[in-house]
Amino acid sequence: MVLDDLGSSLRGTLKKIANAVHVDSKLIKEVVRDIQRALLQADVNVKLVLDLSKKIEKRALQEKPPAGMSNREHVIHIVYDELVNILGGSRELPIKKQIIMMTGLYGQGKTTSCGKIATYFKKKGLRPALIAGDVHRPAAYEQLKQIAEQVKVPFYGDNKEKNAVKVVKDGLNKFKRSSDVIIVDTSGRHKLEDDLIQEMKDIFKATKPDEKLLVIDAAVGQQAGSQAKAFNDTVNITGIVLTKMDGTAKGGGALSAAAEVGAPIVFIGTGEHAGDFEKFDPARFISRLLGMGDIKSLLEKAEESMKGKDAEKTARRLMSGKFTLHDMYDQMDMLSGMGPLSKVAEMLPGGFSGKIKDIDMDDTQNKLQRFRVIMNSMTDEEMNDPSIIRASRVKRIAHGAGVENRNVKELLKYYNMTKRMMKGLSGNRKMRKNLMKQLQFGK
Ligand SMILES: Nc1nc2c(ncn2[C@@H]2O[C@H](COP(=O)(O)OP(=O)(O)O)[C@@H](O)[C@H]2O)c(=O)[nH]1
Ligand SMILES: [Mg+2]
Repeated sequence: MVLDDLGSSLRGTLKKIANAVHVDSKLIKEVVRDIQRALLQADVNVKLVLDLSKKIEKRALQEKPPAGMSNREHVIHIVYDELVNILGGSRELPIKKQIIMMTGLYGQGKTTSCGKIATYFKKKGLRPALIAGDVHRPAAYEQLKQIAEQVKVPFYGDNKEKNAVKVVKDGLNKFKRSSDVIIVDTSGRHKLEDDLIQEMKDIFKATKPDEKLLVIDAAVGQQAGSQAKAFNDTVNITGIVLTKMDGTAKGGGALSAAAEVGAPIVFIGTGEHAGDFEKFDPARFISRLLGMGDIKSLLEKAEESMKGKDAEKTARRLMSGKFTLHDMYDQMDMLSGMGPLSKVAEMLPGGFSGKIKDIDMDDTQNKLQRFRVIMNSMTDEEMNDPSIIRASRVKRIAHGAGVENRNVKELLKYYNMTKRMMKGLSGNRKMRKNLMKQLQFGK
């Protein structure tokens, strides 16, 4: 697994969320700090880290989880989303007949990646072939030839010829009919210099490659961004291959910096052998890094044990008599899920239970849904103190929620009745004890 350290810190952080009793702003701030630390250690650019953490914090504090998602899951998804975002878009090389040309500085992993890409396409059922376009280093010819033998694909090279364009042209002629994916290796330089640029341009002209892949050693960290940019500006690369992801803690820097350039990362190299190679897909990469599978089952467990606690809290708060529409909104799922109100109603002296029947408990589910919509049209002030909601406000709220005035009044009636019932209960110790027992929280 690449980026082990980053992965394990991030997984630790997500577990913190999954196991938290409350997902509150304190936890979110702590989580964001953890993520910042982990990303900086993986060499991700400071500005990018700050932007990302601001986004995570803002979304986690402001967005309400979509229906059916808990707060914990929601925050974890936000973290996942934003991490995927910094890795840029994804692109997959098409599985078809094509010419691929490798570019990049010296020692980045071009020749090794030729063999890996050949293996990748071979597995997809296509017939790859390799051409040794690096005519400057004598060893380069031998190296590619050996790789071709290892991965069992045809090879063309001419170790006497010093003209790269001629070698490449001859190779293309040779493989024109017999191969589907022709991969052209080229030589690198220590820097992107004029003679390298000229040679690349000459080979492009002669080859007309479908893909121009840039190979970068991930150990350069954030420098991957400036390398990618320089190459992209001169030769318009179609994809980036980040190699040696296995041997560096700076992979996070290389990945995010390369992604920022806008040329998609298509593969990552994770070792010296032909099989140590992966198609790069940001979403898949992040979900594996975060161990989303594990997190998911952890969340499920946490949800189960949490249900009891939340329900108890709701019941206690309801009985304290001090609950606002905000509380009611927050607890809607709870109310509709386990229906403590109907249980409460059963215990109430005749007068109350009669009244609560007016509200028609059978239809609670639908009503709660409508109540939620209505509450979304209320101001914070109204949510905190519903007693200020008079006729004109009722009209405005109903209009905003697309319901009738009577629906708003019904919500207020439901709220007031609940509140009054709870007040009554809170003054009666015996009844309170009884209720808790009935709700199965003991005490
Ligand atoms: N660990 C590791 N080593 C790699 C990877 N890709 C290439 N290498 C090694 O990096 C060195 C340079 O690779 P090479 O393909 O010759 O680079 P080129 O000069 O760009 O063609 C070689 O020793 C390769 O075995 C990788 O993904 N992981
Ligand atoms: Mg080479």
